[in-house]
Amino acid sequence: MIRRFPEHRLRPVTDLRGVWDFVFLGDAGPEAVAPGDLAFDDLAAVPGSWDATPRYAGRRGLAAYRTRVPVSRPGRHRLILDGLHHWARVWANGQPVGDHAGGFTRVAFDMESGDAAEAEIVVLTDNRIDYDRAPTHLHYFDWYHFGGLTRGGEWQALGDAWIDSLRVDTLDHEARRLRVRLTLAGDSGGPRPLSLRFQGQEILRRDAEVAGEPVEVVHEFEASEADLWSPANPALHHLEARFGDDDLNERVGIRTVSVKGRDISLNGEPLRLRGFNRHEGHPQFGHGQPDQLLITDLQLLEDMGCNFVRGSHYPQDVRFLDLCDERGILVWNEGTAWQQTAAHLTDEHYLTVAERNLTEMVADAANRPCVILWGLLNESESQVAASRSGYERLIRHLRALDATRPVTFATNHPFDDRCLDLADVVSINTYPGWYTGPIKEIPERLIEITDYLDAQPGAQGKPFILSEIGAGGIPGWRDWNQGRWTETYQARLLETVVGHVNRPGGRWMGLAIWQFCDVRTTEWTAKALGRPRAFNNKGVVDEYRRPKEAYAVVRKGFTEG
Ligand code: ADA
Repeated sequence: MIRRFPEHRLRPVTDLRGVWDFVFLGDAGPEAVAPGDLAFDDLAAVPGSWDATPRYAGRRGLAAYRTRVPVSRPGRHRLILDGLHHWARVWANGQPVGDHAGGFTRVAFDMESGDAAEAEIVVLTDNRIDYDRAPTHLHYFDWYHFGGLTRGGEWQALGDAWIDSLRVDTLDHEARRLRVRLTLAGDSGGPRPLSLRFQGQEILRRDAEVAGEPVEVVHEFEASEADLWSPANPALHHLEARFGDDDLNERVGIRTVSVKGRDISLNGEPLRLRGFNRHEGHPQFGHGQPDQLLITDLQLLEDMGCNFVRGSHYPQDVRFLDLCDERGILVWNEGTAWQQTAAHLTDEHYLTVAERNLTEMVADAANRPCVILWGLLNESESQVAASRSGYERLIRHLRALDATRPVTFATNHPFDDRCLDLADVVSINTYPGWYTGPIKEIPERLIEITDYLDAQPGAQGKPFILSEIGAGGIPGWRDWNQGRWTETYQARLLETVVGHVNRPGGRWMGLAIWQFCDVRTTEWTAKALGRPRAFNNKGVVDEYRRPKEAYAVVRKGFTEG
């Protein structure tokens, strides 16, 4: 299963995680590849990043994966591939079934299976940086673009009619009023029984039919006895939908998120968000994350007293979100982007792919109670007039996909941003004490920002999140000067930041420290030369999750502050 729990108990599902056949094709163009001609001469782990293994470390180019899947009943099938980096072409039994641009999301390819007892799946992935093919992955981004099929996949038998999607929203937390939206698809050839059960109790039974065009069924109900979901009590309830011989199961956390004045509230209670930016990268696994790594990360976040993660700078793995649902960690989930320019934000090609990435992110994460904020366009050119239409379009798109969560974007232009009025929450990335000025000026710099924003019509009175702030600390590096790059300097800087944000009456309702763990970064020279070890070293733990001095300092600030 890709998710933490079985989404399907009736629908036949094959988990595609495991070892696949593999061949590295290097510089070839995808048009030259015919799946039947490929000589698979190696093996690769799914999930995983082939270019994080020693044999292919740092290589860029085309790489093909192959596996065989059982066909238990002929007919419509769905192949779900999660985390295709960062361009992909897929074939089933030698027939093309689709291309996809962009990593970090789940992608569904629907197809007819054929009559044989097995189908052969070939997935071509391309980790080259190529704006024309994958415009959401560019050479200058401050993380390393690993390749591969990084989060796993599933093979599902759909039959002739199936539940295509299920969306559940809390309309009113006090009344425990929920709305379920189901999309039925396929051709049921007449009415079939449709039912919904909440915690085993039937809440809907009727007949439904579908004939080609998808059909939406909306049902509202009150789960008056059910506990609310919150970080202190992350209560999850089981919702089961059945249509004919198909089913879809979801976990439901009953909670609302609202913005009231300077606060983001959960179930009407103002939140104080304390946590980190978290990348999904590891020197040995690339963008692939073994379960134990996810557990380790959560243990450390919990140990430091965090209640918040900003998923920087792309949609987080659904398994991580599932764990956050269970542990009560609040998440800002964001669309893939890093310092996009006005040229990107006025380019139809970029905007189309960015919209699709947001659509996939919301489809994956909308039912997760842990996700309380949608983010997009990290540090893009929101200070440039020409960018505004791109911000408007993508934010409109996000709101149309989900109107139940506030929208934000992290800006590094606190004094000249032109788009803050478009956001529900104002989020600022700033690096006083690191890129500019000494540590002692940090409080003054942060107050300058909040005072300025509170005088701007587009920002004043809104919740403010300090969405990035931090310092580089080379693991193990200490000296008597305690200068930049020492663990000690980083610890002192973060102590000052946390102390400032925690002070009573402080204006920042949220803090996401940059960053949780060190991550490998771009090989682009202009950036890489400011990144010793080719890592972004601002983690409070290193890439193997070993603590730096700052770890204990943040822990003290978050647990005692
Ligand atoms: C930016 C950016 C981060 C990281 C950080 C840094 O704020 O959003 O991804 O690059 O700077 O380390 O400088």
